Amino acid sequence: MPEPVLYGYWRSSAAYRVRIALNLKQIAAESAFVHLRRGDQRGERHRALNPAGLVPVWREADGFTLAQSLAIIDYLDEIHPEPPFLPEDVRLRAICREIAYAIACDIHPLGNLRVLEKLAADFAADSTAKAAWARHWIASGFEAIEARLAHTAGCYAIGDQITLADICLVPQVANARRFGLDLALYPRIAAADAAAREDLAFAAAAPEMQPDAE
Ligand SMILES: N[C@@H](CCC(=O)N[C@@H](CS)C(=O)NCC(=O)O)C(=O)O
Repeated sequence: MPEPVLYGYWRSSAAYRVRIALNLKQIAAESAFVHLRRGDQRGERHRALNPAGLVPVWREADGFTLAQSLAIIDYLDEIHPEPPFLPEDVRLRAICREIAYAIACDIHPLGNLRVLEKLAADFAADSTAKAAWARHWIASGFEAIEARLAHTAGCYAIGDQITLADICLVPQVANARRFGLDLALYPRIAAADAAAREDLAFAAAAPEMQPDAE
């Protein structure tokens, strides 16, 4: 049976989440790179896989495809339950999802390539303005997450277990760094990020470790 394929891009933080999840579960998958800067995600070939024109996309040998990083990660967690991505305690599970959704639904979309491209095309935003925009929205989201971590963090975002919250946090912190956000303002986020990146599953998933990194 051929391996499943993860369609992604080295700097896509949503694909980075799935790479971490695959490494944590030790699931073998092929990587297919969709060149986002060249606009390959909007081409007919990629839209046949994901009409939304985004990465990541997960495809299995029988043709089953799935988009949305959190849907892919939930699916992987269900078909390979070990190690679990959610804490055992029901309230902590809910908070874990809260942090993941805050990143995936509220922060990440506003700094996405197509949004920044639209700001440039319609409002003449240059690279300085686009970075300031991205920093603004990441800072606003990180303030809330930092406050949340005051009650939940141990070694990682929630206690001493790597969870879905870390899987989402680390790629978003990478984006924050890329846009020049001062992480010293978010000491708990910075500490959870540093701890998770020590783990090999996170290290191997890092953008700069991907073969398509420029
Ligand atoms: N909510 C989606 C977001 C997917 C997404 O925005 N992917 C970005 C890369 S991180 C993308 O494909 N951008 C291409 C573009 O903006 O044209 C997920 O979690 O999978």
